[in-house]
Amino acid sequence: MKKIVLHIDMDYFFAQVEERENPQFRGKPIVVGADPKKGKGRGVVSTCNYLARKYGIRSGIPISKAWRLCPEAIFLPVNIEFYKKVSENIMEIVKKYSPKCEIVSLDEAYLELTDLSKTYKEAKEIASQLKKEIFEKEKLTATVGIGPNKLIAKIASQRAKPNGLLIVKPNEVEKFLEPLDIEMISGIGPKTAKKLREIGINKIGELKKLSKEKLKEMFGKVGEYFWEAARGIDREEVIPERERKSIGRQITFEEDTKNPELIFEAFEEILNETYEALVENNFSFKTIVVVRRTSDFRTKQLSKTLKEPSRNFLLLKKEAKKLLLKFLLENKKPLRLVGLRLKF
Ligand code: DCP
Ligand code: CA
Ligand code: CA
Repeated sequence: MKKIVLHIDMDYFFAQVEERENPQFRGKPIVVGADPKKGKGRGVVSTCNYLARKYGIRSGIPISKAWRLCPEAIFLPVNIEFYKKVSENIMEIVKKYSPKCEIVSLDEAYLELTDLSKTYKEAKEIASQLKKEIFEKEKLTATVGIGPNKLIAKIASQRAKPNGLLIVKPNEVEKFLEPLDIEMISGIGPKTAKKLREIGINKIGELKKLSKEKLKEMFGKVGEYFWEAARGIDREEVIPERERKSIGRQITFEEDTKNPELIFEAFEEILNETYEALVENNFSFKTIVVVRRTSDFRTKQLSKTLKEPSRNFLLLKKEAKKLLLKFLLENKKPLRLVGLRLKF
């Protein structure tokens, strides 16, 4: 049977939740992120509503820049615990629509519809119903993309934002992709894109001119994936939560720090959260990965693989802290971020 995949992504998620909770802000630019401190704040924008985007504000830009772009915007702190609760409510709804549901982040999930809808028309009805139920129950809008695989479903949803629904059928895939920017392909980030632009390749249609061999030569194994992706081919399966292969957490410090006490305190929190997620997902780990990013934005990871999968919290704590300690001893630069990832 031909695969049909649905991708759902909430619109301007954190900011939309704030808008719902504070109707007095409706119609105004809303920015969720670090404290702007009248333009002197550190930290970044988590997200903003579409009105704020008109001023050039985006996720990830410095909050001080957002302030300069639009000082009259409503600036709100990141109320992550609340967004997590809202996310859980949304995902409870999403999960009902297919037994094969992969939640990829707080506001995003894939559903495999292959066995549930025989045609794209039926898939579209499922998507409309899902959007409608989320709006009725949670008063929030989402955008849905549907296609023959995860790659196409996700690009379709990105193209249909906000509050959209876009279906890309198998015979429409190549035409759909050709005019799009190469960075729409997940895996093609700014660095890869730069290399491609240097040789005159900006659009996915242009990417198709490069042979598989050339792409392999330029990017290694992942080059092969780019070759396929440019043609709309993607073999990634929708992996339901219980089969997910890794879990983890990370923390970015409010200010870069060398203070071991602070670092271990944050790490303890990550350990506890990761362990909670592990229990919740009925997950065992074999490999422990500790990630750290220094103030110069260099990211490094250290890992330890056990002989056998485990669910032992004390063992996890001991091994993870050893890895972190190793990092702190070998590196004297201030830390920006620490993280922990567990793989099966
Ligand atoms: N987020 C964040 N920092 C980033 C990117 C995102 O904290 N650099 C958070 C805030 C977002 C949420 O994750 O609300 C979901 O991210 P999305 O990339 O899906 O962006 P939005 O939902 O905000 O907007 P869009 O309507 O474009 O999906
Ligand atoms: Ca989103
Ligand atoms: Ca998202």
